[in-house]
Amino acid sequence: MSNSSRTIAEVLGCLADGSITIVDLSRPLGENTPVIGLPPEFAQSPGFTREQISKYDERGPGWYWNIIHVGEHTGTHFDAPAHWVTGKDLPENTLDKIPARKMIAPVCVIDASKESAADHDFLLTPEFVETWELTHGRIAAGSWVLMRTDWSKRTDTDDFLNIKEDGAHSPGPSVDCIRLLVERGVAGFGTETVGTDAGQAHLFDPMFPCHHLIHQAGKFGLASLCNLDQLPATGAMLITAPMKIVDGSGSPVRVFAITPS
Ligand code: 23J
Ligand code: MN
Repeated sequence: MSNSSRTIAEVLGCLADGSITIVDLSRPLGENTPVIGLPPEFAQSPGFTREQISKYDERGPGWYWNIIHVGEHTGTHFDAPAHWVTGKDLPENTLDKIPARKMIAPVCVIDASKESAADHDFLLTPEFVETWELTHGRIAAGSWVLMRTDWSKRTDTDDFLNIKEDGAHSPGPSVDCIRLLVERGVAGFGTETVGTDAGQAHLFDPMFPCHHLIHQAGKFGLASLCNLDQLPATGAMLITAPMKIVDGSGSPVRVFAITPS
């Protein structure tokens, strides 16, 4: 057996004996999945709906299937660089063109759950990231950076979206934080909130800075993640496989982390 075959056998052995755990970072996708509300001057994305084709009945006696209708950016989803105007001319910027190799990467988890509970508009800053690096080491190029806020524990949709008279209030990255992550050469940035940007990010300069800067750099986004509290700060691996939609800007995605038990 070759060394690489042995490595794969070893990983499978660790999965079988429980020394490696799979953490599911995706939330269920259905009619109750919360959808982002943009400021009213912009077009809105619909939520998830479905229509039944047949369910073991006269329309199809032996089978059950549905037709689904869903915005690309609904629930736990992947943002491709072409989602933003700043990434529109990059190579490999849509779901059908992103090489599968880029969908497997190490992951860093930055815990801002306490700060986000105390301040619903908490912004991850370069200083916060650099302090995290003092403990956990420098963020390696090619790593995902996920911001843990425990926002996914807000099971009530109104609490999750947290919309007030002046719009949504939810944590996210600051402009300079994303600049630092791009400098680190990350694979992408992921959050537990409905989008990768903070609730008030339409007021930032540039507007929606995570989308603007991350996609400009050809990096990816992940939104509406859950179970980040089950991940180590470093040492896990992420598998993110969005649908291969031709010219797709994003899609619902099943995200798995492979972690030491
Ligand atoms: C379009 C415009 C602004 C935002 C978004 C989409 C998302 O969050 C998204 O799901 O990509 S902030
Ligand atoms: Mn999105």
